[in-house]
Amino acid sequence: MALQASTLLPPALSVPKEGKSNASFKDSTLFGVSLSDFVKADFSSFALRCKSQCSQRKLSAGIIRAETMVAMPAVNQATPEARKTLRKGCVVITGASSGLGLATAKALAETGKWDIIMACRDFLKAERAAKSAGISKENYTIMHLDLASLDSVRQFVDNFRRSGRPLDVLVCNAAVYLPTAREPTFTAEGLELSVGTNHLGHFLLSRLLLDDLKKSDYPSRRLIIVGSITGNTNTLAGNVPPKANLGDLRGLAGGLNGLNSSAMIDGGDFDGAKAYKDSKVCNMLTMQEFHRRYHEETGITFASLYPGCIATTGLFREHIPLFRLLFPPFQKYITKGFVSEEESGKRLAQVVSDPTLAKSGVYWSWNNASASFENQLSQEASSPEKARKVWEISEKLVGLA
Ligand code: NDP
Ligand code: PMR
Repeated sequence: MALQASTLLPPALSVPKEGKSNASFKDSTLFGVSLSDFVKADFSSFALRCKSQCSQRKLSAGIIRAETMVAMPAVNQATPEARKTLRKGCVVITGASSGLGLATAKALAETGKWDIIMACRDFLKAERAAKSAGISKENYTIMHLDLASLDSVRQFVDNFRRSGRPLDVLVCNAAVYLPTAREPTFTAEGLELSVGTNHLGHFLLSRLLLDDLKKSDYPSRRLIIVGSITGNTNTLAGNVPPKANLGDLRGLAGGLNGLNSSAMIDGGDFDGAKAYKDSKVCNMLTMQEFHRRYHEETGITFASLYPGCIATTGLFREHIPLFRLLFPPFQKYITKGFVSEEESGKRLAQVVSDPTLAKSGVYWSWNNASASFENQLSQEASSPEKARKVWEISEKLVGLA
């Protein structure tokens, strides 16, 4: 269970049971402040102050669209058995320009066994990040991918195929988190940005690249979708309001466009923090649906994970300054859920390449000694019925059905 961090918490911060209210920590205090006040303050009273920070990065930054020139790798003429031991694995990591994705690229590069495709929306940022992380040139290639545009996803797939590389592992890691946004913003196709990027962009990408994974002759082919504790309401972290809840999926079915349909999956009022958590539930459901539909037939490993609370990453860039200041020490000293970027990268790298983590359909987590274990998902995040519905509606939204 992902409750291990909660065992280190004061008893007042007990974990409510699935489906129960979060009343158990409502009256607790953090640094002498009521937790409920902390949460409320976090999401409301500073919202005005940070409005200027809330503009979408995608819209404000001059996004540099650059495609890499990719060299065709020499065709390996060895026998299939010999090939398995000879060639490097090829892994695509989305959002490898910072945080977990970058740390994973670094950890894999250090083994010398991986050809890493950094699938990023900002080419120059990715190049600088790879350099400053000390990833050597022969181990990575940057290819442009903007998950907030389904056209860009399709173009990435074409470009990747044109590079002639095999696809051995796909890591769906990129995400945006917009906790202070008061109004929804949208992808190129008009889908709410958090779910559009974190879930739907990755859904299309992984559906298209499944064929490439099927063709690979690599000994262990894997499709990994990064999940999170905060989407799981069977944990304390998952009970911090606003809680993930996909409801009856009416907003998703309506196209998440904020016009004739809600921008939220459950059809409710827009809430950026909830939209992120909902998107993580979709990520974890998608992994399981992939497993049910394709594992037996293809042998591909489908997995998700909670890498730990990497409180220092760019994920919190849109959050208020006070949050960014207090969140790392809060996670380090109070919840003890904190993990460094380097450590989180090693964890995800294990899910990519460790032979002991090859089981399919698993949501991996790590205990305080950094030992991996198969974690349990919340009722909603493990519902086969919901997974099937999310899959079917998502197919329509990304133009696959
Ligand atoms: P970062 O913000 O550091 O990394 C997110 C990455 O996603 C960046 O490289 C970013 O690109 C990229 N990205 C965002 N939008 C797009 C887009 N439209 N197209 C392509 N790439 C995009 O956050 P983290 O490293 O923390 O997050 C990585 C994953 O880990 C996410 O899936 C998150 O949900 C998950 N996670 C994080 C936790 C944490 O505590 N930080 C805990 C649990 C899970 P750019 O650099 O250009 O902005
Ligand atoms: Mg949370 C065991 C306790 C635990 C853990 C592991 C996390 C992880 N958090 C825990 C507890 C609490 N958090 C408690 C008790 C509070 C109330 C004070 C709290 C608050 C909080 C906020 C306001 N936590 C947050 C936020 C965010 O904005 C982050 C978030 O939800 O992002 C979606 C967050 C997180 N807490 C975590 C983790 C891993 C996150 C962020 C990352 C994520 O899920 O991707």
